[in-house]
Amino acid sequence: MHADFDAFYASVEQRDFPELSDRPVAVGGSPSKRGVVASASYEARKYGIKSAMPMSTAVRKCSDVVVVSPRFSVYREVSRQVMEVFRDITPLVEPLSLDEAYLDVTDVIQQNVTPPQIAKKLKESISSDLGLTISIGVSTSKSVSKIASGINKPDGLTVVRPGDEISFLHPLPIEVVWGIGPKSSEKLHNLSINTVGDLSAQPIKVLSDIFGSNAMYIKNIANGVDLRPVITQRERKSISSETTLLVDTSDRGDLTEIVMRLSGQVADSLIQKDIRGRTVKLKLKRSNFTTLTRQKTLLEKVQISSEITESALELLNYELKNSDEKYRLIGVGVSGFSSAESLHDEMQLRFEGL
Ligand code: DCP
Ligand code: MG
Ligand code: MG
Repeated sequence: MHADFDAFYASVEQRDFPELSDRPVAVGGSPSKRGVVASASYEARKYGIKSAMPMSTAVRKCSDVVVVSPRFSVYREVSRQVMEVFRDITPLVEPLSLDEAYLDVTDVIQQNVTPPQIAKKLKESISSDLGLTISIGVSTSKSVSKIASGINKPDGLTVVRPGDEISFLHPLPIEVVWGIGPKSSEKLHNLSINTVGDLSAQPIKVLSDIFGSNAMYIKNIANGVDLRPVITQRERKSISSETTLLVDTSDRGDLTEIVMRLSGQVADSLIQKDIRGRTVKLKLKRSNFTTLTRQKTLLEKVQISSEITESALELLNYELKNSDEKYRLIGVGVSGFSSAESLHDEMQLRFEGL
């Protein structure tokens, strides 16, 4: 199953401030400070307001929109609560972000308890315990479940039975496939590849031109073939967040702001998963598409945003000092979680200290 809260930040605000329920709500930065929309309530979406849109555009689209500043600590707490509700069903929970997770319920299925019933009960628990709605997709694989959870939002429950994967996927627009962003979607439409079915019928050569080494992965997903297991947090090797810039830049101020934002997202994820890491990594892709990564291993494990930001900015400044390149992609990551690894590091440090 894949479960994802509906209009997460906005719904939490509507829940906690009932005067906002039924109103168009946009959670995010202030329109006068070039803020962007993080989450739009479904009432706001009717006016075309969406995540990642400048808040000034949102206000232009609907002058009645209620702009609310995010309360991250509240969202983190709600996230912690929902992951607990998930883990009451199965320990095999893989959080993808604060508001969504994969659940492997294979072992929970019994003769009288079917996956759709598990999903229905889960939706009811979340509604009664947390006062929020979540949409769930149920299928035999991660990608089909994720797509299914997204297509009947809000408050959706979409079940794709074994054997129905292809008939479910093929009529859908290519944009539902994770990994097909605006750029590749435009290229595909130019080739008259509009549906997942069209995608699945392409020779691998065509897909390689667009997706490079991910072509086979995309083709398999389009054919409903996805064998990836649900991975619980403890097995994870690193957590990172990256973004491709709309316009390549060498501006230190812009790059700093992006590194801070990405560090915050990585911190959210670490806090969410209740883990700390010792190594902070910065990834930069230059305009000429060469990629470099710089990393720094710390004495203490880090988790919160300011700690990650500090190291990531140090790496960024080091890079900027030695180059005046423009950059097209930036990523921040944290790794080095395992206690075995840290024990090893600690021994080494003590050894060096002697
Ligand atoms: N988020 C953000 N910036 C984005 C996208 C999302 O800050 N560009 C935050 C706010 C969202 C939360 O992450 O509430 C969850 O993201 P989702 O993509 O799941 O979006 P929503 O839950 O808001 O809406 P939906 O009902 O489409 O899931
Ligand atoms: Mg959501
Ligand atoms: Mg989500």
